[in-house]
Amino acid sequence: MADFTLSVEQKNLRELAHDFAEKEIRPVAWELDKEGTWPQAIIDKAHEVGLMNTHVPEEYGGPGLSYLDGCLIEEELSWGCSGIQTSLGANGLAAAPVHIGASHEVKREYFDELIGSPVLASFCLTEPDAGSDVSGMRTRARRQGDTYVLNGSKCFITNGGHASWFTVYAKTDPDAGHRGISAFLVRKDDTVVVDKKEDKMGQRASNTATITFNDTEVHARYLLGEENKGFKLAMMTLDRTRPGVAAMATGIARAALEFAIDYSKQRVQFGVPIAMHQAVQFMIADMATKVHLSRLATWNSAVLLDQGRRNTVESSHAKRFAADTAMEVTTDAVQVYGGYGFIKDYPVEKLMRDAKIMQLYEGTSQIQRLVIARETLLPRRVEQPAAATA
Ligand code: COS
Repeated sequence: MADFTLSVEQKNLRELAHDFAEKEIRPVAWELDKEGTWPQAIIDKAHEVGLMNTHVPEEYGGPGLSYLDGCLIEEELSWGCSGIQTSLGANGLAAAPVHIGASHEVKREYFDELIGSPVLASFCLTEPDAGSDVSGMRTRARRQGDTYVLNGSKCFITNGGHASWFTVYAKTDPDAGHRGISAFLVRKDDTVVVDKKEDKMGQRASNTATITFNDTEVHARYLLGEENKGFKLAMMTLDRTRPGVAAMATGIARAALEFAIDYSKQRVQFGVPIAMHQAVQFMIADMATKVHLSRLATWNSAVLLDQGRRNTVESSHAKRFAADTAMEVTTDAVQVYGGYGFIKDYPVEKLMRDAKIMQLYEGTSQIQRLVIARETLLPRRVEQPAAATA
């Protein structure tokens, strides 16, 4: 049965997140964006009220929320500010490979830490010469007795400058392409250097850094999953996190739509509010449809995960559509504001800048199309029942 009716608990969760976004995030979001100010106070509060690390299972002291629950929270917080939500949510990306591939003891050690205090963790996959082409990475991990020694640089690392630990992908067999990559849980120490804080177009309150590992030693018990199986771990991680990114994109688009609706009712041209003009009405209608479909695709991709089913193509549909929607809807919101939309005193230009990254991180819109094309033309053999599509 297809049913997206939210339970009372889910509605309460959404209200909690909305309330937090409205009271704690929105009032400062545009100010923090100006200078790219790090939102530590918001991170501390979000941790305190339980809006971070929502994925950590109950057996490790976390709330153990479902993927759909996570999407509800992510849309609301991103409605507040997607840059700040990127900072709040990045632990989920870093922790997913730990959840999938770490031993019980390692999970206990690291999840305890996340739940106990507002500690941050980062996911280190991308390199200067290996973005979409993950297999092109150069970071090396050499086995030496009981340890691996890591060398190399990762770039565009969310929360990198503030992270206490990292999930890092490195080549353990450099000649084996994607079959020579392994994943490690790495604690920050003196050998881990934060090289650069990026000055970004949007999501300026989030931290994006380059991280270099210089002979960084990692005990073999912190190998995540099996040696040389890191590529699949990364792909399985992205299947789990792309619905959340789609939810964030939906939150940005919804914020832009709401601003455009309000403005179109106030702004008078040719003697009537511009909302009375059919040209504007049709823009608003298209924006509303896209936001609605983004949410449906997002929820569909999350519910499949909650049912323990494979969601690769659905999460790419959701991420691609919601990200492109965020860009289109924020651009249209600027259009509804006219010249004022281009001015920083008005709220929508920030949303348009913030939206751009949604088409880039966690797989560009082109990579999502590549996944969709492959899965559509040459469906991968699946062990689980075929997934439903919205
Ligand atoms: N789940 C599990 N396994 C998967 C998988 C998935 N979603 N997708 C691919 N695999 C497996 C394949 O089955 C294949 O397995 P075998 O080694 O047994 O043959 C292997 O992984 C390689 O798959 P594929 O041939 O499709 O790999 P490609 O090198 O062509 O890369 C893309 C595939 C481009 C889709 C992948 O590299 C990608 O997603 N790139 C974008 C990375 C990204 O999002 N970066 C953003 C930074 S992270 S914030």
